[in-house]
Amino acid sequence: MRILFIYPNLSHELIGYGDLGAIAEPLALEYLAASCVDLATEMELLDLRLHPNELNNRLTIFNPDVIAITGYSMHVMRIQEIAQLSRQRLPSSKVVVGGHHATLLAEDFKIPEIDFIVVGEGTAPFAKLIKLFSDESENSSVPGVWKNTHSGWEFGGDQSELQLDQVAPPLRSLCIDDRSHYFIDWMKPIALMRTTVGCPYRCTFCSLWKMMDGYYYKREVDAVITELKEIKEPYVFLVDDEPFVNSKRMDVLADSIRESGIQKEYFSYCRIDTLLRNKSTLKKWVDIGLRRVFLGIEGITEDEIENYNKGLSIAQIEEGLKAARELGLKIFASFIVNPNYSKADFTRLSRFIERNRIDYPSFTILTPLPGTDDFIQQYDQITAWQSNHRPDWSKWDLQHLVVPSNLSPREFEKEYKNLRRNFRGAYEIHQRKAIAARDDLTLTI
Ligand code: B12
Ligand code: SF4
Repeated sequence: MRILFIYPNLSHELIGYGDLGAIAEPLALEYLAASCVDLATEMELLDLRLHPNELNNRLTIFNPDVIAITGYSMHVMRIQEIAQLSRQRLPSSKVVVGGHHATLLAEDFKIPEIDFIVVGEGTAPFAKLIKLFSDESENSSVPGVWKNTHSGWEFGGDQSELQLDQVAPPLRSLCIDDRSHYFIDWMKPIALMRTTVGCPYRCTFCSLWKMMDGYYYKREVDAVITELKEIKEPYVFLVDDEPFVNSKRMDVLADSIRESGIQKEYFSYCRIDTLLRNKSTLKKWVDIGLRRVFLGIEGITEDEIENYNKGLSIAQIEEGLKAARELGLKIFASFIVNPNYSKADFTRLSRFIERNRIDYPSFTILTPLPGTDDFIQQYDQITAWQSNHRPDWSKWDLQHLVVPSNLSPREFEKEYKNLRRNFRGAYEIHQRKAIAARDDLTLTI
């Protein structure tokens, strides 16, 4: 059985407006590959972000039996396109889709060219599907999987609870030839690593806690160390949504990393209240290589933060930023620009960033993400549609207005672009290295 894993591409690859962009390893696909390593005869990965013109070639040469595609909401239409192209070229291959959008809004993938949609953590269902394909018994239903049948789409029921420690570590060799190209800003080459899944918080704009039904799972520290030892890259981005919330575990992990002599530079998310509560843990992490934290500041007024249910105060945010600086951490801070912003709000945001001396500000536009209550409540106000009456998902990169704004869209866009201009300097010192990191790519921000 030959499986082709595909990471889709778009015309731009960015974290938020203002930064230097990012193309990082396709961790989800590496996890899936690891789950069926004993079942599959051959597996290949096509990262279209790095090889945008390779699809036809790879389908023809590799001739896969299964085509497995991942992606976020902004990739929906590109995934549909890839599925259609795959079906034209290889009519008897099976097309399987999974990931965030598939989990939270599977409807968009119920098209004739897609055979299976996986909802939630993909490893167990994917391995079961591959086993069924090998046994030629694909009529059985699989928990967590929508199946395209002659009589319509059928769901295999909910998956059982995630046993995180039973998930095999990602098969990083799947993208061995691409690994040196993966980067986030100037951190290149960078690896991604997952030590927890889910988040115990309930921010309104965020779909992550909904993805895991509010549960928070942690991996055994020993397993994390074993995986980390295998990682060759000097930079590691912890993709955990909130790794430091359990400070005891992070203390043990830091101690184990130090004792193992692992030398890396880490970039990680951290909530500000978590940072303030656990400064000694953060200090330990700085000592073993934590260099940059991704702080979701989101709003800069008490009202905004309360509306987002972020559970922080402005005083805490300012104190947290100071504490992070004192720890010697570089701060990557993300701000949500609300479509209701006036010109004065844009100015206030700039002043906030200057006053708090934020190293690397990054901006996203408040976007109703599938899975959130905002999405349900604002659905009728969406302004970006496809001709098939579905939202124009290509605009769901958090850089486009998809609901009405207070300023005219043109004025809003101008103010939004000005933010980037105001803070471009922060990234300029890294520009040469970053451009060197990206000269083999075509990126537009
Ligand atoms: C790491 C990360 C990044 C990194 C690297 C991404 C990359 N590979 O290049 C960076 C920082 C570059 C990034 C950028 C962006 N990201 Co991001 N990112 C993440 C993060 C934190 C982790 C993703 C990850 O690797 N998780 C670990 C893997 C193992 O989990 P997984 O992807 O969920 O995969 C599992 C299942 O979903 C399923 N599955 C997934 N795919 C498939 C495919 C098949 C066939 C099957 C069967 C199953 C399956 O099985 C997997 C294994 O169990 C997530 C949050 C999160 N918790 O996931 C946000 C997240 C995915 N990002 C998001 C977004 C919006 C973006 C950006 C647009 C901007 C932004 N401001 O966040 C850009 C777009 C970049 C791009 N062009 O792809 C959103 C997506 C929301 C949505 N509904 O679209 C998320 C959910 C965060 C959020 N803001 O809510 N991101
Ligand atoms: S924004 Fe961060 S803290 Fe809030 S629910 Fe999402 S992952 Fe958790």
